Amino acid sequence: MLYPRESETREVRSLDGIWNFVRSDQANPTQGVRDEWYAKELSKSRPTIPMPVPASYNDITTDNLRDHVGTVWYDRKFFVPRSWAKDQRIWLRFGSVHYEAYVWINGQKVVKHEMGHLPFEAEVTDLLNYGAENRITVMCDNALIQTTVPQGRITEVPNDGGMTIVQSYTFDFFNYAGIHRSVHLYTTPRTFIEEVEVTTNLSKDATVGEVFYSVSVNGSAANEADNVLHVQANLYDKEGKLVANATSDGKLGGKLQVNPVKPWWPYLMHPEPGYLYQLEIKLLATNDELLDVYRLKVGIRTLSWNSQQFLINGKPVYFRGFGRHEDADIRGKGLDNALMVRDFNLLKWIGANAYRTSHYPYSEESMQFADEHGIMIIDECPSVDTENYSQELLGKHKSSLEQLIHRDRNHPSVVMWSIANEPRTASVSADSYFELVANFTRSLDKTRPITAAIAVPNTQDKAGRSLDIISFNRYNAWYSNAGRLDMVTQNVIDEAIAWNKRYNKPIIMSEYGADTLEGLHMQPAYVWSEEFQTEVFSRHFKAFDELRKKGWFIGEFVWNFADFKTAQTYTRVGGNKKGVFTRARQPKAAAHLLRKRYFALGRDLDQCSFPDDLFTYIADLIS
Ligand code: BDP
Repeated sequence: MLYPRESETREVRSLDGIWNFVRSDQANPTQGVRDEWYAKELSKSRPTIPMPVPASYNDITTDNLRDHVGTVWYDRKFFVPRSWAKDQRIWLRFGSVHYEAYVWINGQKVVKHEMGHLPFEAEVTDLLNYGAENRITVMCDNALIQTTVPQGRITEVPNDGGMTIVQSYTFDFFNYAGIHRSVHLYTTPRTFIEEVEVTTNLSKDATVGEVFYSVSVNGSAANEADNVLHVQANLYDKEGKLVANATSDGKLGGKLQVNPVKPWWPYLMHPEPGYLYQLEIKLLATNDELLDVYRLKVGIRTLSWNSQQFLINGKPVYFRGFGRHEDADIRGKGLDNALMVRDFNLLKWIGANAYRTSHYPYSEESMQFADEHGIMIIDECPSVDTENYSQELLGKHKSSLEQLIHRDRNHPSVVMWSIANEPRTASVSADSYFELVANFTRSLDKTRPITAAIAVPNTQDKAGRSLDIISFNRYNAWYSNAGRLDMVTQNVIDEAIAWNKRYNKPIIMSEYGADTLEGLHMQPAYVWSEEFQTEVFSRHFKAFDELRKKGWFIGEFVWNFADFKTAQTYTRVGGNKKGVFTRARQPKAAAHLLRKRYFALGRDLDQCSFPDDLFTYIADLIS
């Protein structure tokens, strides 16, 4: 699914802003559908409150909306210009609604979509009033059950007022809900470019680049026998200079050759990381009439992997990064450009070259940003703590990957697919389940390796054989042997070796860390203090350096980039505090240590230079 972009043949209009909002009675979640609240303005059925879009609704009000379970409703009015009525098609697109969305335009049902964090769209050409006001209504249901992705449980339990509905889940982040990303209306011509798929290649000496593109078209002109649609593809460099072009005769695809090429490199692996070309796709009719134009950024790079290494442009990669969350005060999981840009500034400040989109797909805007900044992404689908395997769950899990791959396959920053986080892979049914999920993923994209972040003991795991790269999560000195800094290094080394021995595949430590309350200091180090987090990291670094010598250990990912909100439990003080940065995106003490390590690795492995302020002057006795 293409990101909505303006061009000489397309217009994009945002529907972001303040919408009207109603919560249903928890005990009566389908009442709004039965009573047809979508048939007129919401305010005619119920008192509404203002609600920002995009944002999670949970932390906006001062009452208990935070813990609401079930359906909520949004609506707003918007104007459609008269000019849009002429010879074009109009699409309504949501970047993400969590978890299940039902959408009506002017009282007519448009689309239903299940699964948060992924875009969906529908054509609304025939439902709009042109040169007039329109109304959009959205019902959103946040309930998670055993066959949703991710899974949860709904139970009815007694409370002081009688009975109440409780949502529980095992994953460790707050189940924020609502219209999380932008809502767009956009126009396309009657016959238009519906999909573009791009893959790239480099010559052995990395001087010549190839861009393979294939286009699919939607619209009546595509079906007319005497109309041979063709595509003209132009590739421009960063300065806007045309470096390659091709016209396909009848075939809607082809190859562009760039000589000399500037490959896409990760941050700190090259002086000019994240180099992007612009690919311009023009759809033409037989008589060369221009039907549609779509432009997207393209990074030219190769990926390869074997039982020891992961390589980009033929060079081995050592990942140094984070598990993250889309999470912030007030807005929850709502898209926020200020936060996104701040986060990338921090990633670059600390010298990270990668992150995993734990535990669901992140915004399309952040994927574009990662392309531009050369940050590699392990792209994770929303399956977390996967268990109670069923056919229905398998279908939705596969669908989440299909939607993710269609959304993200053209991003050079995406270097790996993660098919689950901490699935319960010790059970017998995990064996065939993950084989099916991994094979399905491979059938959609053979150009990227597949991983999953596993936490069961390696002796019990049944999923690793289906993966290309093994990632493992482990909390030495925290969940096991809490406080025992002397029980980290050897355990990490032993476990990584055991995973590699068992599967003969490259190994990543995808999570390690310790909860840390900003401002809590204790010497000697004590759990939850800043000193403790720093020490835990340092003990892991020692293990990683031992492991790096073995040749198959390819990356270290701290858990977590920043503090984040979770469900309420006695193990969480205001949320999960394993962040290297606070929730307000300020560094804890360990951030400075991690920065020194990531840049030291960058200099040693990729010959990057140190930032001037990496080491503070102490005395000329110490160098
Ligand atoms: C891991 C999970 C992650 C949690 C983390 C923790 O993958 O989502 O937040 O533990 O407990 O098991 O901090």
